[in-house]
Amino acid sequence: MRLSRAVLADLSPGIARPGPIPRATGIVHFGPGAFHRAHQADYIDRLLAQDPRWGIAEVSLRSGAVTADLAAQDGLYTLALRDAVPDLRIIGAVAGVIGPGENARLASCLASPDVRLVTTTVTEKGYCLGGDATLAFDHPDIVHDLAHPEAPRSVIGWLVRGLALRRAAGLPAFAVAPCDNLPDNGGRVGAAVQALAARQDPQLAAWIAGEARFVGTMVDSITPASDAELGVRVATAIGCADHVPVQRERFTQWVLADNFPADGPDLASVGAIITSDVAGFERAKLRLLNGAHSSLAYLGLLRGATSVAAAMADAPLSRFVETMLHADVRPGLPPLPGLDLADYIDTVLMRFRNSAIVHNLAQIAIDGSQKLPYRLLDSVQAARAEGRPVERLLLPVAAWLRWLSRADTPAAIADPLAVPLWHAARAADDPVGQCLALSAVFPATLRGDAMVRAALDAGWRATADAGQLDTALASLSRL
Ligand code: CS2
Repeated sequence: MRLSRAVLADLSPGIARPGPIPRATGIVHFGPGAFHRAHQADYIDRLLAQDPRWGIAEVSLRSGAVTADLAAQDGLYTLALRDAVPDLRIIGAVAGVIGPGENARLASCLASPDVRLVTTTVTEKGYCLGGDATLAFDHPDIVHDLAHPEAPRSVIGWLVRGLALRRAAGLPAFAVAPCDNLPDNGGRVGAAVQALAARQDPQLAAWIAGEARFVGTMVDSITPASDAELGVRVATAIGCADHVPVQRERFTQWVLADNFPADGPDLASVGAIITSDVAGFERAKLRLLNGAHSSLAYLGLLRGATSVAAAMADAPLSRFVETMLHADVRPGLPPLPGLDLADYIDTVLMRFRNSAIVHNLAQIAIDGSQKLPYRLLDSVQAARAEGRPVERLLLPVAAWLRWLSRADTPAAIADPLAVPLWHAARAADDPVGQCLALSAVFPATLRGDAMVRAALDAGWRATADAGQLDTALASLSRL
């Protein structure tokens, strides 16, 4: 037996069921991966109980596996909350799916009068932005989309296409809320859409500038990739098979900018925070939570740990990360009304210790070139601008380079810049200098900075073997 609407009544008692079937598709989402289904779709599922207009059309531009499985289960799947007290819920927010190549269906969905909001989780690299965070016109997908605006490949291309169709049909624009860990995600995606539209049709670009809202968001909930253990656990608990369950910690946060449209889903009624300072929340989360995550990932992998909880149980490593957050990251963040940063750090570290979930360091280590600039290098820049030391902040960056250098081939590294990174990190002559010269990763202010160079060199030496790393962690944890 497999999960579907038909078997809902037969599921084991105690499993929370979804509300009524959504009455309309008000949201289109690009990227139905585990994070979206564990996070945004859960808010929408709870909203549907009071307002059935906000079913989600799940769009996958690349792989059809998840959309096919969702279709086979009437859009239903299980959300496992894994904490001291576990909890299982069936999520019923998915109103339909659109798989790769279904261009006509996607176009008509984006042009539907019911649709008021488009959300995205396509990972940092999915927006085709260059090192300067603007649309990369030399990205192969963008080159393609300029030549074929009616059949785009990129999410940016589809946003432009959807908005063009709405303009032609005399419909209002939809709002766009990107939900990836990028600073100023709303502003950057809005600028990328504008830039592509301007090359295609300046009048369309002007209409988008006047009509469309790009809403910045901060999203947070630790969501380990779904694995076989989860599948077995869920099947046993609910009493039937689910091919696409997701799991996360109980903690969840969704902060959205206050240009969120009034005629969109009432996300505040289900716990989202609407604020005029989404940038502050984003920055704090990226540098504290995600910065700590990436630090635990690269240093932890070098020390033989495989999960976040295991890296946190490595006392010299967790002490180092805690010291770095308080002494080096926090001072670079402006105060945020309503958020005590010291408490925030403590909560983050407590969440990382949750032993009910296995969050693989290898998952976090993916796409370092897309993540470290915002997670660690922005803190390095703040520290340099304010005259604070950078040795601690650059140790995890050096650990990343060391970890790259240990890969047998570039293909063993999941990163869009794997080839140049691997060659630089393995260079016989001055690997640190060659890595630091990569302008797609390191901003100019850091590339030419002798203090940064010296701290990275020290980090490189410290990560050469286990003994030196022990010594470095211990000495850098002393204030
Ligand atoms: C993690 C994030 O995979 C990663 O790089 O740092 O996905 C992290 O778990 C989330 O941002 C938490 O909200």
